[in-house]
Amino acid sequence: MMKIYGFCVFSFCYFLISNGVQVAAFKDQRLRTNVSQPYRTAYHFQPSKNWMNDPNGPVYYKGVYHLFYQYNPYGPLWGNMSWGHAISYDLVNWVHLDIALLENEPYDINGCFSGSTTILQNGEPVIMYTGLDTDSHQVQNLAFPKNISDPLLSEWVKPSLNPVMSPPDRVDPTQFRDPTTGWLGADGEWRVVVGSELDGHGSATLYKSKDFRTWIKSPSPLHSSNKTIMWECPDFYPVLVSGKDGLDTSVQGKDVRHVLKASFNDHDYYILGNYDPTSDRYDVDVDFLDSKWSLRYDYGRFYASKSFYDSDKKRRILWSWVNEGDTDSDAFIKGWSGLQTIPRSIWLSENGDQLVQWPVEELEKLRTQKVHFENEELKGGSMIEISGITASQISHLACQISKMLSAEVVDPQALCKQKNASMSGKFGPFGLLVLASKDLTEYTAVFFRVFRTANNFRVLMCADQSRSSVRPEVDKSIYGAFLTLDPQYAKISLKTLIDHSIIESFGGEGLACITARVYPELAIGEQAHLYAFNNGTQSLSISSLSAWSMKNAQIVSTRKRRKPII
Ligand code: DQQ
Repeated sequence: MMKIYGFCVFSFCYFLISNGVQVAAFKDQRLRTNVSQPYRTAYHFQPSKNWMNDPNGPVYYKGVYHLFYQYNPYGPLWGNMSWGHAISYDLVNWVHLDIALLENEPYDINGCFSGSTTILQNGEPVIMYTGLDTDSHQVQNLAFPKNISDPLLSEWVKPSLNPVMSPPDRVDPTQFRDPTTGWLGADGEWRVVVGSELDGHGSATLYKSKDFRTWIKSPSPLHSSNKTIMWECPDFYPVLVSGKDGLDTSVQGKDVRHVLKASFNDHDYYILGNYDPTSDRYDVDVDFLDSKWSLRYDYGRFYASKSFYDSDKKRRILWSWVNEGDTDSDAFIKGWSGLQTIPRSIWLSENGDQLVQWPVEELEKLRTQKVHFENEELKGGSMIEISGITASQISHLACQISKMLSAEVVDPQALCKQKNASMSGKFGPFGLLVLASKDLTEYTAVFFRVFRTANNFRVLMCADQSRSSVRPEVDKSIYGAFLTLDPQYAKISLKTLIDHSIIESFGGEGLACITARVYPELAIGEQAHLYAFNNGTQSLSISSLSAWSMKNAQIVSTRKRRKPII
């Protein structure tokens, strides 16, 4: 169960589509009503019912944030792919609008798959998305707003010139999808890349256009890698060498580096490099899967992400699909599947080696009761309860660490399995037990262990779901990531967003992120507890800890168009 991520889900459903059983299989997904909903979230984005997967075409337009997403209007499993549409003024409270794109034309009759939105030079937004045509071949299509003066962009029109791209030679026609946001090159022409399987391996096929309508394939892909399989949902964007500001996708220059993200092997990998807008050459630092420890946005459950530039707050924001770790029959009981992460600001780290992510500041609007303490000693082998807050909460733990241990480490996920939360070392494990039952029958441990290498500290960050639920059938994966800390600071921080069935953790101020999905049976509602623990032998000082209960976000569950609630 734990390995049913985007690609597997897609492959299975694609098999059904290609065998002509899609409609029968998916239009009959009946929902059970009147069930309790312990796993429904309070402040993460989700539709009122049914299946959701990839975020599509996020954009900021005339003062309104738009999120589109892969949606099955008929049931809680994948199928009947359409573009759901919601709007917000603050990225926290949302209003669901009518479905933006439905599968109803010969060039998308078997599905409106993922894609992106681009704002053209005249300020007009345009969607480019993948359609599955009558042969289930993947083609790229456009859609324009019916009325560009409507900031809600509530109706979209597919032009008669569709499709604008068909699978080129050497590209498998069933593996050609998910166009990126466009960017302008030095010649003033638009570029997009399309995720492709070229001669059997992952590739970003590059197209150019003068008017965003007629597209010509470039002789070479922007990038490809024979170590990987098909790339889903590629993303290509500039980041500033220094500073947290985001950049419009067309910005180039000497203070800029470029990120290429590709979704494959159930994960979102990214690479950093230099892009030359004249030659369209992209020189990468380290290629996908070329190093022992590849860069990923998130080392937990996180797939098919997409970023966009928020021109209002001058930041780049990342969304991602977080799928379920329970069963298909649970999906029917719940009536829904799939969450989006809290949108994250994303920028290049100070040393330029990796990206840093942090939940958007607007989330703080939902904070209510607060618990706070400082300089609390957490002796080796001890635990304290953080009480006075509810299960839907945001917490922030900062620990000061003095001397460090010496150890060599290779694979953090394997290490998290060996060195679980109860296995004592000198410095750690220490961290949080979240969504814990009073008697600790159930808990998810989010914790650190500290190791020393020749020049710096290596911190192992783990999210251990092995005790997250008494239900045997749900996913119990243990996730791991490494953080490298400058010995000068010797301080580790953890921010964790807890929301009923999702736990998003940000270690080292956003240097390592792990998202978990858990399905406790005992630690739900008022029965959920939060603890800080130190199972190391050495005492630690918690320099400061703050935790807040969170209000429910207002996510209005109607398809009727109405004014958003601010
Ligand atoms: N999901 C979409 C595809 C994409 C996949 C179909 C990734 O466009 O490649 O729902 O999860």
